[in-house]
Amino acid sequence: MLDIHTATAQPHVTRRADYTPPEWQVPDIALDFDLAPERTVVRATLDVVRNAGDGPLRLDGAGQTLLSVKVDGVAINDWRFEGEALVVPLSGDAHVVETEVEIQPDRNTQLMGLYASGGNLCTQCEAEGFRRITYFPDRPDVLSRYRVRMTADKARFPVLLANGDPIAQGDGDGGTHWAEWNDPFPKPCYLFALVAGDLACNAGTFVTMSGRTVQLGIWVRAADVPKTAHALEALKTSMAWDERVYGREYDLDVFNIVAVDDFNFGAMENKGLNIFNSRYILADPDTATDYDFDAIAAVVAHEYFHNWSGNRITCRDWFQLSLKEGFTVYRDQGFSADQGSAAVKRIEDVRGLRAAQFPEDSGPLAHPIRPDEYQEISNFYTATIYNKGAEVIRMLATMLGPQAFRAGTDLYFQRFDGTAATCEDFVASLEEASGIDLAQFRRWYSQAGTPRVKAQLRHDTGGGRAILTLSQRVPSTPGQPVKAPMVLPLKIKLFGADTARALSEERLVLLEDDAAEIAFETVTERPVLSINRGFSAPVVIETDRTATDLAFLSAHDDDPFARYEAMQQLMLDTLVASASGMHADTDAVVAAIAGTLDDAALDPALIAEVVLLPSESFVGDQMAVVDPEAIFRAREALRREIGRTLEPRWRAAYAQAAATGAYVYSPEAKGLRRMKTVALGYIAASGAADAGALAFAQFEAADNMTDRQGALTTLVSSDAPERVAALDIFYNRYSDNALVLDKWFQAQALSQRDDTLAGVQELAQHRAFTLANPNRARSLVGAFSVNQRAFNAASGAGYRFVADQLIALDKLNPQTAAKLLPPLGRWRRFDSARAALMKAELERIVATPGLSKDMFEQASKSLAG
Ligand code: B3K
Ligand code: ZN
Repeated sequence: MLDIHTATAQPHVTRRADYTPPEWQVPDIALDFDLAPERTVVRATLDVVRNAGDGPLRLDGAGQTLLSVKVDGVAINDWRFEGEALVVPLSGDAHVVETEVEIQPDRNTQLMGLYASGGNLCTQCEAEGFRRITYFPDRPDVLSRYRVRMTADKARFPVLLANGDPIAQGDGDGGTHWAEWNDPFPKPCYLFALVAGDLACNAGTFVTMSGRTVQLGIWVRAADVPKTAHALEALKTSMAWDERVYGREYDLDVFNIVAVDDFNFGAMENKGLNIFNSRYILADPDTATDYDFDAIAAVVAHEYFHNWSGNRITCRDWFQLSLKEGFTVYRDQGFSADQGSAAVKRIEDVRGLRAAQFPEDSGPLAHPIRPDEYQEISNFYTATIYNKGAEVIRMLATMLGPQAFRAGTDLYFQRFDGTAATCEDFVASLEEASGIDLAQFRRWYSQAGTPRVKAQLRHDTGGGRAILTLSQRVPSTPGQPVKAPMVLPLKIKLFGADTARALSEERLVLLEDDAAEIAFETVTERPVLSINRGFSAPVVIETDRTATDLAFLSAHDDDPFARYEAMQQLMLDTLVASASGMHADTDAVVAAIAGTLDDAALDPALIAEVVLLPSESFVGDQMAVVDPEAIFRAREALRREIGRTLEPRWRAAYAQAAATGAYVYSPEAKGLRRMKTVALGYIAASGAADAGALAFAQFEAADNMTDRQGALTTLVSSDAPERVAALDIFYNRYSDNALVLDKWFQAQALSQRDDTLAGVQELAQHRAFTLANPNRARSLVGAFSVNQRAFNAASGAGYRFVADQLIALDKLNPQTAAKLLPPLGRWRRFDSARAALMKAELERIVATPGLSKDMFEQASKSLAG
């Protein structure tokens, strides 16, 4: 056994450049599980075939007890351990290797490998969890056909599921039963899954485009079956969507989803047996918000889409992770856009990108979407790989156009089906199908950092010409001091300041050099620049547009996203100025919001997004040194002014949205509910005496969680006397529903009150708080650390609290702990006093005895980068 602390002192670095093909392939594997939470015995039979080199067979392993090894049916003892890997000398080029190991699922707090959750047994193998189940070459380019036999106590584990199709089942001795499953599609071991449990099924069917009937099942605790209808519907819609939009048909006879309460992230795309965090399956109007319903559909779609982008074609190595994740996020974004308002979906996605990925890209953990090295691959399931990865695919789709893009994805799916591919294979397929040269575009895969684009528009009134000057700069990032120019597809259009007419068609400009000039002819009036429409490139745009120009675009641009964007920029400019102690013209913001609220042609869902102020952290991201208190004050002051000045409009919007009758889940009804809570927030911000009562009335009368949570969130940040009552009522009503209690913790962690830190410290002692459940840990610690003002309290107590929690969590679940570390790594963005306090916490973490390599990598890079 390696000493963990010694291991972290000299971390092992895996490099993309060092890739070599596997020495042995394993075309077939049979697994036989004797399942019990306290002790599970796993017998693995591997058919191994030499693939390259002349070395012994090297099988990864971690944390299990080896009981026996056989080669070609004969027990051997000339095997050895290298670290935790099992090395088996083999004389020929094809052998059968059998191992028997013992594992303890109920002691598995990392939730990687085979573990217990809520009395059931389940697995999580991506990225490197399979080695915690049995000895195997745990790398994604070893593809095998799996045959799985499970035996377990029948009363305790009546349901036995694995990948592929069920082939046999029966009863055994001593109250046991068994089941066999066979997955005919070769897959890497990270896609292996099994579930044993006391579960009920919401069953359905789907008839594929070629007429095959697929049995669908969503497996949950019996009491939760009524909460699975939305997920099942979303699954069917996703299956049809992937056929229609990408020509992808499902391939097995069954598709099962199991929901578990203890899960390190959202869900997992195991072949034919997706395993989900229950928060992305269970929903009814009383317990789930509109946001939750949308997220469930998006995650169900995402995991389903992986069946092609991830499973049928997998990754050659983990550096290629964005091949499956970026593309699959792009696919699920397209799916969600088609279910309701595409503009609102785009706004949400861009907001998410700016909240999570932009800070990552400008901080110590910045990495390209195809990284060059890692210590712990679990740390690379990042917003960069996923969300920037999706933006890169989106740019490709924009540049190629829909037909060529589809021809490119068809070629990719056809050519690489059944293989472990690379990002290069994907780009080359698009290049070949479209005839478009993507040589320089490939820099998006290798260069980290968010490009910054300067745009200046000059108008020659006499000649009717406008010249747009563009320049780009990619900031340096750790290990990449110098950058080459990227290909930036920018959608651009000009509008006339006097008439509000379009002065040009929308143009797709490819900025490929450091700088370029674009001419627009017959520009007969002063033009206003609309740029990066639809957020066509994931960049930061800097322009000299005035508040008047931005207000104009927020009212007249014909791209809804661009209207949102203009309003955001106007708000940001105002907030940054006032947080920096400069004069800020708030009237322009108030007038622009009034104009938006009065625009009867706009969808309420869009209005609700457009009138929201940018988050405190996004304002902070625009400043040379983040001043959390000043940002908070500036934002609160602006909120109050918007609330007060437009109070009659907020009340009217509130009344209109509230008058919609009983709950339905539809894009229109969602938009109105969103508007209702946004209006409520502004009424409260105005300081109106009845705001607390109004929020409490909404809280009490709500027939759905969206309205109830909206009211609670408003109250939680207020001084209203109703605040404590609402929190108590909420707690008591939902004390037996873990997913809703997470909302209760989260709302308090995100509160804008002065006493949030003290409240959160107290909540960490609450009887319902536990670090053992990742959702609960994230709902308090994760939420608190993105509450910019509370987390960055000048005393450093917020930093200390988070560091204490992460050190404790690391002992149970390193992967989830390491995911929550990045906010502490943002010390360079703050004043020297806060920076010193944050660094001290990072140093304390790095010096913790027995620290995991997950945490070591995140914390040490955060100190150094
Ligand atoms: N592929 C999984 C993520 C696995 C994360 C491992 N640390 C879910 C998804 O992206 O669909
Ligand atoms: Zn994914």
